[in-house]
Amino acid sequence: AIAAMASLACAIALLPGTAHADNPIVQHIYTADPAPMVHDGRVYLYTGHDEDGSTYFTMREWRVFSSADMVNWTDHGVPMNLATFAWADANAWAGHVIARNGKFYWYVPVRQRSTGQMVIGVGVADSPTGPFRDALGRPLVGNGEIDPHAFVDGDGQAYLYWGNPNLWYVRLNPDMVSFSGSPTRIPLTTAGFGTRTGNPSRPTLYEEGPWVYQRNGLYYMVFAAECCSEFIAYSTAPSPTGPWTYRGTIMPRQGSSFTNHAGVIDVNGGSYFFYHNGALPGGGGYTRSVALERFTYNANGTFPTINMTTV
Ligand code: FUB
Repeated sequence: AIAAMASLACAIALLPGTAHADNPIVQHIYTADPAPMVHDGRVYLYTGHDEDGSTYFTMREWRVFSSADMVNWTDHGVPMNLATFAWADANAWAGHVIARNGKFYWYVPVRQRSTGQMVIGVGVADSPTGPFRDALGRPLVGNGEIDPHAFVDGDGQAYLYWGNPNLWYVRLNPDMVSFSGSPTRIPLTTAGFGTRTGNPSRPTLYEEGPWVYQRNGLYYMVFAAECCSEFIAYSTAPSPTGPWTYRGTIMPRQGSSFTNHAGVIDVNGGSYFFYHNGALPGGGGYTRSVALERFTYNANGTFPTINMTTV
């Protein structure tokens, strides 16, 4: 344990303001819930921050890192925290950033002070590294569920997905901070999201953390499956609203974190899978670390199995 602590101290001492080339990407603090975004050929990695010694998801701020080569990472600090949202009082959990209208929108789940309920807020900034301000002065949407992810389809229609224990989407307006219609609950069928055993109230594998994108005309939803512990699985669909077909496991259960949370990007000719585990000294379910693996899609567009290189 002393050697492990010394190694962590060494990482802190050697890498102020930087993240690490090896997994975990960030070795000077605990990070979770990676949300990578490609912008102008650079990768911006948005994460949560697990506080040292946490015994719950004690998270009060979000962090951003960036890289031009997926090896050398710059730490841009804390461009948004709970204080950004005057109406929120806890749980700076898994968010997602998307660029549109020359701005950057950061959708995050937080606890609303007045109701004690988890809701979705949205921060906005003029730069991918912030600072972000509260776009609305109130939640964008709220139903007690978490883990928002935004997606803009090729026709310009934007969607926001989120949910645990359900899975929701709503059509965002072009301003990205309002929506049309009511949130729609995506049917959690076993054909769409696989079969969970031993929990009659949650018959499918879908747990949380939806990550939606389109590739070669096929829509993918990557998600955390079957708590706890979680693994990462995915479904595909012919449209952003489904119907979804379950495609199987991407990253099996590994390591000491009972959650996992995925983000997938293509950049500079490579495909990259981001996730978190408990690989740092002192790491575990509430002291997590973000990591990444390069991968190649199978010729038919399915995912290979991706294993953690450091657990
Ligand atoms: O980090 C807090 C919560 O744990 C996230 O919202 C979930 O996705 C899980 O990773």
